Amino acid sequence: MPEGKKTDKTLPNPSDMTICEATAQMLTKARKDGVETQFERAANMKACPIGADSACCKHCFMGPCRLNARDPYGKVGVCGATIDTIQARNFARNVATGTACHNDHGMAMLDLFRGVVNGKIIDYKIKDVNKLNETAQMLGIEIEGKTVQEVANELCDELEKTYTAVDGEIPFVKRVPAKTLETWRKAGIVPRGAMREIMEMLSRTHIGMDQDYKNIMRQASRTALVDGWGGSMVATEISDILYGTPAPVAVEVNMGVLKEDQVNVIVHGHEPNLFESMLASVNDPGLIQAAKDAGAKGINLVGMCCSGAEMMSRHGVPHAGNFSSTELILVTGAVDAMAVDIQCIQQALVKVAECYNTPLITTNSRCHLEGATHIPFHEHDPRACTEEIVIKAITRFKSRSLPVEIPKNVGTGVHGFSSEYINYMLGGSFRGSYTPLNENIINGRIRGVAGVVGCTNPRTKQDWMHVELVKDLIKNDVLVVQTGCSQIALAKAGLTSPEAAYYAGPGLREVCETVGMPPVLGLGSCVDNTRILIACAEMVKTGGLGDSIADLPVAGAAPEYMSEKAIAIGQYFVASGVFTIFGVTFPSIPGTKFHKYLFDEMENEGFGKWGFATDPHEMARQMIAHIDKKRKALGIDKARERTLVDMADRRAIDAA
Ligand code: NFS
Repeated sequence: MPEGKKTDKTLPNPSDMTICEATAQMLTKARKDGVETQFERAANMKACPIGADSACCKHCFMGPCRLNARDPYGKVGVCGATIDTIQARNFARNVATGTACHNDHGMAMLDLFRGVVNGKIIDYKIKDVNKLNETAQMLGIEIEGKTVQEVANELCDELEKTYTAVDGEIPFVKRVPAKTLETWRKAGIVPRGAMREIMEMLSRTHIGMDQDYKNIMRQASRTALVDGWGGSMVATEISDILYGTPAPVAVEVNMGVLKEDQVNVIVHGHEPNLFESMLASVNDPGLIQAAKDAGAKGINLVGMCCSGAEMMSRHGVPHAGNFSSTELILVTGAVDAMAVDIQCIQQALVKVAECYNTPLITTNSRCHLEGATHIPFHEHDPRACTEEIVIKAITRFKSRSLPVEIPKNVGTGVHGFSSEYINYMLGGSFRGSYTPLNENIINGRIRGVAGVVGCTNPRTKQDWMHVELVKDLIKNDVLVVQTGCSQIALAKAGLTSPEAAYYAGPGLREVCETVGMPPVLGLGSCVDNTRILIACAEMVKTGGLGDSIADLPVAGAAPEYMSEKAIAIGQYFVASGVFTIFGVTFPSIPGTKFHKYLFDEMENEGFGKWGFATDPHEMARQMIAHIDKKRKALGIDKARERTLVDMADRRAIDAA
């Protein structure tokens, strides 16, 4: 048995910490094995109340200063910073960090793309020429008479401005509906390159700089917009061009995808490059033979978190679980290697992996973990890294000594709904368009669209908020689109299959059954939230639902978020015009001017607004109320009443 901490009898039951049965089973085993995870650490470490309220400032060394949430205007920091300045600074820095992460990922994708285009990187190819051409044309690049390489080169140059433009506007603002863009221009928040915006954001939150919470938040919006319509969008578009635009595919999800008699390799992280090469390595006949020689039936490649979500969408690779399950999957004893790249890689993985003799391998120069094995991944020779990892996994399989316990839970769902596919799915190959979606919203069968996204957080019961919220939404005819760890929660709960239409309200169910789609559409990883932005822009362009994103009957939620990336995503949705509601905790004090600005006043300036709820049913209620408010403003609220009467009539006729 692995050595570890003693079981703490005061800890809550595993079934109170997660609704994922597989994770609960492994949590019980971990405690038996004396292995500690984020769930125990969260239970044992009370969150700092002053920090949770965002009432402390440690951006200079006259402090740190602590203000009081119960009397927020009772005192100020040593420099005189008010509670509103402090909260705005903290929030803006969250946005800057989250935006930096997504742009760092997007820029790495652009570096890779350039290497492929100029022939210096040969392991990857341009797979989706259509997407290349469409993206180039949308950005105003002429494609007639040009080779694929010429178009790709020009696209590289254009997309690079997303990061480097010192003035002007980033390329993808061409996708933004005119009225939304007008709102941004009026507020002076159309983003320049990410480097400039993040630099200015950090500068403005230094001691003695911007001390007007509204002005700080303007730059926070500008910074967030260069995430959603910038770096994240570049990451998604280049991934599609290089690896293919996703289309629906049936995928198995949950820990039961591990196989006791195979070499199990997990890839966890965010950039698809490592995973794509790993996919090639596990299919290498020589390595498969080596696995067989070691007594295994084969090599089983499985994903986790966001790169897992991308790979399930593109290639149908099974997915083992979301963020809060990344330690617990190792507790199965069945993982022969876990390869990680960047983002959401908990340092605690090192210790858990050690307990189960699982090689934990970092691969990226930007994300080492002390105590893990580092095998550098270079795009110029990617297979050298992935093959070494597979060999390590085979070696570990051969010497498995601890008992293996794999939970049996497996859910099957359909994933891979890119915005392009939604277009095609609803309109068919000859008249692909968003018109049927808009029509069904206008006639009320679909009440509105909700994006439910984001992390899991051990301070709330894993997956529970996601699942309960989505169930309420679809029951009320709200079509749900998803990404990231939230999508995995719903997939595990069985709500991403077309049969889940059974749980939808009558209008949404009718649409789902006609099209053959689930009421919950999985769009991929967190950078793929940009697919939701694009879908919103398409809905506006198609017509009948107002002139700006702020007019649409849509809402967004991250009910179990934990990362700064989620804050950046939330802010770019709000700045784009979407009511966005978070759960768990919110870094502001109700009643302060800063809080009022985020939760009420931003909406009056033509943006969306923030919301907060810890109960999923209350969260759904607020989202539906917002959708209904927008329907009313559009004058389509009556249509829905008629549709529902129609359905009731139909049921009455059926029953007769
Ligand atoms: Ni998003 Fe992906 Fe998951 Fe949260 Fe982390 S994996 S980028 S941050 S935890 S959804």
